[in-house]
Amino acid sequence: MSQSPYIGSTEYFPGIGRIPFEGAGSDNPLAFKHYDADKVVGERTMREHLRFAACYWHTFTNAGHDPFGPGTRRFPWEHPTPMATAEARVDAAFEFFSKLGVPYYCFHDIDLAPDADDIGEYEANLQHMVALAGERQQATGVRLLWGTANLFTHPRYMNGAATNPDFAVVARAAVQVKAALEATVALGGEHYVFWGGREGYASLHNTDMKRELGHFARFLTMARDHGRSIGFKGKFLIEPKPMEPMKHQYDFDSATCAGFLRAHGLQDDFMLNIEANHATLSGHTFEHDLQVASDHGLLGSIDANRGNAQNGWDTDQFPTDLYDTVGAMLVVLRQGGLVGGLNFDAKARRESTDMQDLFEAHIGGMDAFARGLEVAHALLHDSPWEAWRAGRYASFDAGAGAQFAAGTLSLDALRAIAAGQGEPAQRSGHQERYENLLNQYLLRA
Ligand code: XLS
Ligand code: CA
Ligand code: CA
Repeated sequence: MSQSPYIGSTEYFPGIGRIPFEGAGSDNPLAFKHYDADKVVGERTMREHLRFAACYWHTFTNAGHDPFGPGTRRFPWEHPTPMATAEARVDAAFEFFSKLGVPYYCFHDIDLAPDADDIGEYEANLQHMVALAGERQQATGVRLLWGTANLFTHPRYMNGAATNPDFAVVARAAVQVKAALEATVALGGEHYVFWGGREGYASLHNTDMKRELGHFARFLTMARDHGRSIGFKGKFLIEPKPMEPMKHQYDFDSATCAGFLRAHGLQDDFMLNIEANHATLSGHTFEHDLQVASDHGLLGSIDANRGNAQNGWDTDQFPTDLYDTVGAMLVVLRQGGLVGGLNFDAKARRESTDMQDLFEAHIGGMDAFARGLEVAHALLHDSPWEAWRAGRYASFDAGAGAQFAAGTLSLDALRAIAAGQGEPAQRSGHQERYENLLNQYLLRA
């Protein structure tokens, strides 16, 4: 990556340079304590393992508004017209990515370019901004992890986009998906995300769920076919979320999405983008939904954030919980890495109004995942963790247990084995032993 800290004519984050790695002894809020991009962990560098991305929406377009009040941050890239703001914003964003040292970024079509009801104007706006983003990618070496279309903000999508009961809206949604896919391809984006924000229902009384899901699969298939026809080689990533904004969303969780993709023959082109806060909203842990996706061969990418233990909202906080990051990296390392990356779909708090807070938020998230990576790697390779876990299943490794697993025993045969062996011996699950081992490795320097 180029060392040039920023490339536009205006510096939007003055006084902040390239964020250095200073190690765990540093108290400098603008330095990494654990993320040392070139440090090798196992076979790869931290940069290669973690594949960090910053997102356009929370960091550069969302000034901190919530349902009770407007934004609080004063962005220095705001201008009187939407296009002038978009042009300044792309400079600010690439200055930020370069100074932070993230190799990737992600965007929605209308984060990057101003939206417009007129289709020609919308497409021209996006093409104009794609050209500028392409220049900045060239100048900085920062790449696009994934692009997506925002099919949830405009009021036309209030009853859904691809699952809208009105065909006119479904067709209008295709305009944005086509344009966002083409933008992703033009920028060399590695993947393309579908988050089904309003693909769900507010009431079953007025909803034909089966029909809507059929339309959804049809729409995704058309997007896949168009993507492949224009040379898109990456994965299409579905992002599960159980609710919010809708009462119920069709992409509820990993298990639901895996069933849906298989039912419609989409499992070879589509994988999942798992967001921590969405997993917890669906009543699971982050690690659970990652593991389910991984077990289906569908864990493609991660939206790295966290929720709040005291409420059920999608708070999109930056990830700082080391238990979460160790758990996530155990799943990622066991499956041999991600084709996608770790995108910070996370927002600095509304009360965090300094531009420096945007850096500190990302630094904390990157350090939390770097430490999670180191601890998970050590647990898998230096500790007895995997041997303990495998040992619980040792009775299936040989003899009748192995025959059962291979499907060569009948229920009659199982009965005969049970009759001959007496009451099974009690075997402890030793949960506390694993918890203690995890803490031991977390605290190890
Ligand atoms: C919202 C989603 C969204 C997707 C991209 O809850 O997380 O930001 O990641 O559309
Ligand atoms: Ca997300
Ligand atoms: Ca979220």
